[in-house]
Amino acid sequence: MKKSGFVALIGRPNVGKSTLLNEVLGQKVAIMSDKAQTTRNRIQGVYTEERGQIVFIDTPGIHKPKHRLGDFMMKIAQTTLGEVDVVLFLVDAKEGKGRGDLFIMDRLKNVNTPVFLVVNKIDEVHPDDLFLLIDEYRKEFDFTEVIPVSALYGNNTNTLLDQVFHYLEEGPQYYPEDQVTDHPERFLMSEMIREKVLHLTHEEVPHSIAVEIEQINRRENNRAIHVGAVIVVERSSQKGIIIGKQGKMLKEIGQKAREDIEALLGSKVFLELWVRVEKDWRNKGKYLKDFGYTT
Ligand code: GDP
Ligand code: MG
Ligand code: K
Repeated sequence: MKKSGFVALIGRPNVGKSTLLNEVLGQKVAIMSDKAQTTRNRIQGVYTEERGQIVFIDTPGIHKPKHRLGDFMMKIAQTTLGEVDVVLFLVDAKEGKGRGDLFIMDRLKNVNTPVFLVVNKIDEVHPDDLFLLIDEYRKEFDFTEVIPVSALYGNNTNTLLDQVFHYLEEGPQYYPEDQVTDHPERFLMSEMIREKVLHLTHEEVPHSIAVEIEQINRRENNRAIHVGAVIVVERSSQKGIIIGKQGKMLKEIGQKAREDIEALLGSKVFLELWVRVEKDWRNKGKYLKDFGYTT
């Protein structure tokens, strides 16, 4: 019986949320772009193994606002925390309890979801200090579990996963195993590539071409984010135009699009492009959904 569920990973900036996700998801890394503003909860990463699937989601609005934050965002965050299966509240063992933590715990008070206190960066502190710190947090909130980890060194993250699975119920696999992230950036990236195709071919191909982002990941030993995309056209003549003489056109499209995507993600990008002929793709529901034209 496989389990599945949604897990919110929250905590103030720099406690190690991204590091923890990267550690759990391995090289299938969630893209961290703080530029993308969204009121929607977004999926940060999907972890799939024999026991089942954990969908990690981000809850914008739960952090202490630098400026005035609308009630709207706050409500969304609070609703989300009530709907997920487990909340992981990540704190920094070295920094200790701060105002940002108190703010978040205050938001958590009206939530009925199991909340784990995940104390990160234990590699930086003496065990005695760690116990004192945990006591301090426990005074403020009745945590379901307390789990000390080092996200950076991968210490005790297996225990964390064990505990999460313990609280998940039997359920379906929501996402295909190879789908790691579902970011708004995905759609923006495909639009950037599409724009370059239309522009550089002087609109010799119709606007109906689509671009499907097939993979986004950060490979080990490689600082660049690897993006693989397919340009979907309806006729092979269009494919010829896009590829160009000796691949020259496709190369230029790739270079220009890569620059835009690097600016979007704030990271070096390795962009790989293919062209595929797919007759009547527009009639295929799958594509409409993939490309974000619905909902
Ligand atoms: P986020 O803002 O919560 O996503 O935090 P990041 O994941 O970006 O981490 C902030 C900083 O803390 C980075 O410099 C990380 O390398 C560091 N960091 C994260 N986890 C650990 C840990 O377990 N131990 C130590 N020593 N540093 C860590
Ligand atoms: Mg981060
Ligand atoms: K982020």
